[in-house]
Amino acid sequence: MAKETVKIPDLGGGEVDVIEVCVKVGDVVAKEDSLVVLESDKASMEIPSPKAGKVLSISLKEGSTVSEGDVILEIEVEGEASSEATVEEPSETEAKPAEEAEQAAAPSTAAPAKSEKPAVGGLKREMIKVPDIGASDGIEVIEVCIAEGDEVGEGDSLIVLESDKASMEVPSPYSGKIVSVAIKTGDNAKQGTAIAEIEYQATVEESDAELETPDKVPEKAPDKPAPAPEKTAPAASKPAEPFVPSVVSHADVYAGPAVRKLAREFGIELEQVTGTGPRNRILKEDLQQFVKDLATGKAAAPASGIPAIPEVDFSQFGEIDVQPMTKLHKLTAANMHRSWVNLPHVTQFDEVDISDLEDFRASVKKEGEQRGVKLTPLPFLLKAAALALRTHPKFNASLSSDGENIVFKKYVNIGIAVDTPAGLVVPVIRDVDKKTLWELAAESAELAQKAKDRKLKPADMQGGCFTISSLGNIGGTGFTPIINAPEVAIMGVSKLAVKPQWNGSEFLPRKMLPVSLSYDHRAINGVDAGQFFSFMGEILADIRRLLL
Ligand code: CAO
Repeated sequence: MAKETVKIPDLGGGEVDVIEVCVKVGDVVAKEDSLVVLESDKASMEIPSPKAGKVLSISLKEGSTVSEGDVILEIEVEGEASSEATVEEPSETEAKPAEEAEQAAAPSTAAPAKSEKPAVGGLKREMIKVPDIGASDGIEVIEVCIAEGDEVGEGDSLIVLESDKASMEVPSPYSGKIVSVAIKTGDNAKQGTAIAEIEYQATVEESDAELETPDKVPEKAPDKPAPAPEKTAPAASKPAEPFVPSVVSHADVYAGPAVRKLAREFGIELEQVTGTGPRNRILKEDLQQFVKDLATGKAAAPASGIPAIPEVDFSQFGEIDVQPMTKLHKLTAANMHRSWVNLPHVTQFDEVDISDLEDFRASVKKEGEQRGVKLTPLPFLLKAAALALRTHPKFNASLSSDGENIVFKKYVNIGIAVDTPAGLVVPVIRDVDKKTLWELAAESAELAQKAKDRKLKPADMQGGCFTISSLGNIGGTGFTPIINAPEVAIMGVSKLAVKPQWNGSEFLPRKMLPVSLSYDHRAINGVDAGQFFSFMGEILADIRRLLL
């Protein structure tokens, strides 16, 4: 039986925190089993066991700070003679000594020593290759973090590799621009595999060296000395920090390789999972809980629990044209999504007989022309909705954000959804209940025009109690509008159609208006909605009721 001391390997300098001790005294570990998880500002890394054996003692604990050479633990290795000397044997995936790793990080570079001289050597191109990762069979590329044209900084991740036991990121040895990417997700990478060609600012030394060694002339010779960039001098003169295997550093996501592997198997984005380990590290239990929540529908409540839609390279299927979304479009998209995931929507549909309303509208058409106002069905809908909101206060309300109170509004302001070339906006008509149909017609036309001319002020779009979204002039037989939260209901209007209606003795052609009502089921019940809708329907069917 041999006793072996396992120490912290070369981590590229500096101290790191112990955030997890994965074993306890007496545990039997296999070779490559994780012993501890360390974490610096930028990365978390697991230190695997160099041998199979039994843990005899542990010399560090969670929360302590360690650096190269500190003892992790002692293990009893079966079938080996005892050695007095401390063993710090790198395993297949363990860290390399710093110098060796430095060379490995950029095998095709001369790896000159760090220079304080400014970089004035011009632009240089170089193919960055996978350094010695201690796996001769290669490791799968699970992520390519760069694309052609990207500007990267020294140390920025280029690719992420992942084996059964470890995931590791290969950093860029230089600050510069990615000229081309030579690797893709799913590839098997090993030492020397080309990752990407980078164009970076070379130093004087590198340029001089190239003059002395004509077989290393850069592919793109600079026409004239390029000005020294502000930050790249040290980057250009020296490869990145020593490459450290077993590194996992997905920005804010902290998780070990085993958890990452499991997440991939489940098709879960780790960004969606709440970590309960130290520094929000995602544990296996967190992943299990997340899957459980998904299965029971619990994880769908917060937006963060919704599985992300995978990124697709559409260009692989045919020609595409990528256009940036307008600010307004992005804002609308965010608002829609927020409302959709936060509010339990229920939508109900109805058809309202507005034949008499339409006759009346036709009868005052001339008068409208004289007034310079077009009386569409919208002002009637506004007026009917205002009366319905007055008589059904649950619809003229908002839930307080803490879910403790309902705020009933004593005013009746109604928003109208207006489609504009830049996106959807919802200007608000104030005190709808106090305005005449002519006033409402004039004001809605004015606001719609302002919206189209992008002349609305923020105040024009605030203070709404309820929204009407009319697609009536466009078409459709019905749709489910999304509530304009924190309002609790919205009405959708579709295209009027003449339909046969039974009056008790015969079918008559009637002008039927399809309407829909989406409501927040936390604030409104189906019965309330039914009553609200039939009240509105009665008014629209006989607009004399507006006077009652
Ligand atoms: N059925 C049939 N015809 C209708 C109708 C209906 N439900 N509603 C309106 N119309 C008619 C009008 O009477 C008018 O006809 P005439 O020109 O013959 O008089 C014509 O359609 C055009 O009306 P309009 O659009 O100018 O006026 P409006 O008052 O009906 O609507 C506004 C104003 C601003 C709401 C509308 O222009 C608009 O932007 N609608 C889109 C709203 C939207 O995008 N909603 C979707 C939100 S969710 O994505």
